[in-house]
This record gives sequence, structure tokens and C-alpha cells, in this order.
Amino acid sequence: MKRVITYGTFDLLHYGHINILRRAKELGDYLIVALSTDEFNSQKKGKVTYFSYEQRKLLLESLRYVDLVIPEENWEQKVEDIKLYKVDTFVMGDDWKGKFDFLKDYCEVVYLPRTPEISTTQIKKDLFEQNLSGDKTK
Ligand code: C2G
Repeated sequence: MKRVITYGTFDLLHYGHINILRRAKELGDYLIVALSTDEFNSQKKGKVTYFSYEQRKLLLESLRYVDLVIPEENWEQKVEDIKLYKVDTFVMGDDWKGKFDFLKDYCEVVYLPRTPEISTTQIKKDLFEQNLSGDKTK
């Protein structure tokens, strides 16, 4: 049983997230998602999420690619997670390329290409602009 782990906020779940989760799962048999908690997002990542941790967890747990969702509470927990869950492969989008190479002492580290045109920030921006212009056609 090859075990894969990935980390993230996954707010306003979109097809870019699905693409990375699908490809991460293809690298093994069991995919763990370490989901950034509301506190970690606001205090350390500077992110204010639309959905709460529980709502984001529910969405991820409903996906066929995801086998387990655990909380990501800090930047430092990755080595312990990899040991505790006996992880073979750590996966992140390539916006993080190189940032987690220190984990190569513990498992395989794979950076996968991001889906370029979509992001939670872009979604919020587009919705804001649509609302401003009153454009309901999009
Ligand atoms: N992602 C992607 N394509 C997008 C948007 C996101 O492949 N268009 C990937 C990111 O590269 C990341 C994952 O989806 O691997 C989750 O993205 P975020 O929720 O933005 O996560 P992030 O804030 O990068 O948190 O300790 C690591 C951090 O928790 C990662």
C-alpha cells in the first residue's frame, strides 16, 4: 500500500484542486490530505477562507481521490506526519517547487504542475468584478 500525502487550504474547492488530488492519488493507493485549519490559515498563512475547516474537510472527504483528511496546524508538522502515517510520497503543486526538498530524507518528494488559469483568489476577484458591473451573463 503506497501512501501519498499533500497539504493545503483547499478553499472554494475548484478543478485545479481536483487536478492535483487526482494526480497525487495516481502516485499511490492511499491519499492523505493535511488540511490547513482556520487558525493556521489566519495566523500563519495570512489567508481568510470562505469555508470553515469543517466545511472544507467535508468537501474533501466527499472526493473519490481522498482517503483521509487530517488537520494541518503548523509549518513544522510534515516530518512527524510522514513518520506517523508511514508516507511514501509527498506531493505539492510546483508553486512550492524546492520548498520541501528537505523531506527527501523521509520520503519521495514530487512537485506537480499547477492548473494555471484558476485559483481561489481569481474566483473571488472575478465574482467581485461581476458584482460591480452587474454582469450576470458570466
Ligand atoms: N493548486 C493547483 N492548481 C491551482 C491551485 C492550486 O495545482 N490552480 C494546488 C497547489 O499547488 C497546492 C494545492 O493545490 O498543492 C492546494 O492549494 P492551496 O489550497 O492554495 O494550498 P497552499 O495555500 O499552497 O497551502 O504546507 C503547505 C501549505 O499548506 C500549502
